[in-house]
Amino acid sequence: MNTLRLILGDQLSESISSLKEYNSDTDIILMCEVWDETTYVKHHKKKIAFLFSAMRHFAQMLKKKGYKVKYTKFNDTDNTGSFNGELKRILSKHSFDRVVVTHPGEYRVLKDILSLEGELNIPIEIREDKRFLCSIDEFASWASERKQLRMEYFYREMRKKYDILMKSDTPIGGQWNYDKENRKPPKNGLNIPPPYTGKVDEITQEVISLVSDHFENHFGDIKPFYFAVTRNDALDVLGQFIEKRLPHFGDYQDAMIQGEPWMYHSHISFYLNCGLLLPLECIQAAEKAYEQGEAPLNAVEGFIRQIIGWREYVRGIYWLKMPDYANENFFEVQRKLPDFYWTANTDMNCLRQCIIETKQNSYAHHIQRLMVLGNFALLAGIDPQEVNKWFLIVYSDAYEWVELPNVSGMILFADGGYLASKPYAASGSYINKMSDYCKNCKYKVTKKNGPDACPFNYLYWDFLDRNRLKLAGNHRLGMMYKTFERMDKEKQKAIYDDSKRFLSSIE
Ligand code: FAD
Ligand code: DLZ
Ligand code: SF4
Repeated sequence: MNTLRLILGDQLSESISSLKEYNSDTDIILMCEVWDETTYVKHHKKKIAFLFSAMRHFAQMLKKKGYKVKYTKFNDTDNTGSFNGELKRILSKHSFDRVVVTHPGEYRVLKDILSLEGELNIPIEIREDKRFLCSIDEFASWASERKQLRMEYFYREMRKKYDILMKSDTPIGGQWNYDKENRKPPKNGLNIPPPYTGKVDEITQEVISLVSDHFENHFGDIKPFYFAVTRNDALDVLGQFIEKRLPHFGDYQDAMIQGEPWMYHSHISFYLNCGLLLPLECIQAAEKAYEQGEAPLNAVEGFIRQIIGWREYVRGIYWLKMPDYANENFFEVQRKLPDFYWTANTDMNCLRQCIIETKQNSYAHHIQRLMVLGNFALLAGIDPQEVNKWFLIVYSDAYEWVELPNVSGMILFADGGYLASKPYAASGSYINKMSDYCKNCKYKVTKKNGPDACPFNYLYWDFLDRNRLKLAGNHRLGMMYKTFERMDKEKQKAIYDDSKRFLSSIE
């Protein structure tokens, strides 16, 4: 059967299901750099360069191995600018019996590609994305048996299913989760290893020039460019993480230090999400480090939970809840995203640092995304659509299947508590405990009210009070509401007044 096999930019694994039963006599692989994908949101420059370079290297590797690849470059004069346009173009020149593609990561793309079936009268076979450890159907079936979904229980099932850190039916060490040990504040004198810096070869240089020429008005710095762009290089990133960072990953997982964007995190999300690395190999590498006594259990369990737990869980929720999930707005908020999310022009040092680093690296680690950038958006009541768009644009690991549940579910509680049991709202004291940002800030984290008080302090209470009707029934917030009620009226008025003044200043 003559088969056209479409490989998308986040499907760069030779083991991808769309390549199964490839026949070199009859089949062609199509890969294309297209305008639509680079601009449906205006991605960070580094993200486009990273993906184009990784795609070109992947196509080159396939060709070397004897696969027939038709690769459309962004600048090709006959490039139609969309997946469907490119599919139609090749289908008009060659005769195929079917199109095969692995399940796209985004609902938008799946819908578009499926729309071609009727239009062109050719079967389009969507194959399961076997890189994920829990299929869409398996997750849906797990979810259907529960009134309330919680990651922790899903995670335990996954540990059992893949026999990870298990001793027969019980978790190694006696506990499933060592998060309590993973909250050390930062301290001076940490010897954080430098991050991986990949070489810029000819292919990468060419895409850097292309992106500089065509996407100049997109957010972010393209140089210096240091991402891995091949599977071998991505394996090096993983290897360096396991050896040098994993031993401290757990202890300092939540810590933030000014000028240390990479901390002890793995920086593998770019590669996992585009296919250069596979989840199970990362998990097994960490498990092996534990077995060989090279990394402690709290670090290894914490790292593995992020991948086999959170990553699979958010993907399951995305496919269970799309397309409605993209429109959720539990708090019915409409504030526009403040301009400083693009310019970093704010006196709030924590936000300024995280935005500067995001602009430079197209990366911020989890706690920066959650407790600084996300926490502020939640407390300030920013429109979920605006926040989602920003997160999808700025990070090189962002695809809607993973970005949307993290933003709408985890940080904004826009789904009303489907993904998380309570909003991750916090005042300045959390940021002060977990970072050194506050000592360089114009605002005083210890002050609760007044023009020089940390805005997170009064916005936190204002957020709770503003959303009392929707949140007061949440038993995890009961104590906080009681504390607010015990405050004298003057104090409460100061909270409202400061919040009003501050929020109008960012409009
Ligand atoms: P590490 O801290 O080293 O963790 C290891 C791996 O675990 C990551 O590479 C990632 O694959 C996985 N992981 C960890 N946490 C999560 C999570 N909450 N959801 C899914 N996978 C997780 N991750 C993305 O891959 N793409 C996104 O667009 C994205 N957007 C986010 C937006 C917000 C508001 C928040 C709070 C989190 C977001 N995350 C996203 C999750 C997480 O922040 C990143 O995966 C992580 O920071 C990537 O850096 P790392 O590879 O160094 O991760
Ligand atoms: C993110 C992205 C970008 C910027 N450009 C392309 C592209 O030109 N060609 C391509 O195949 N994929 C690209 N991608 C990744 C796609 O957006 C991703 O494959 C879909 O969102 C499906 O998950
Ligand atoms: Fe951020 Fe407040 Fe600390 Fe300033 S004082 S860095 S605004 S938490």
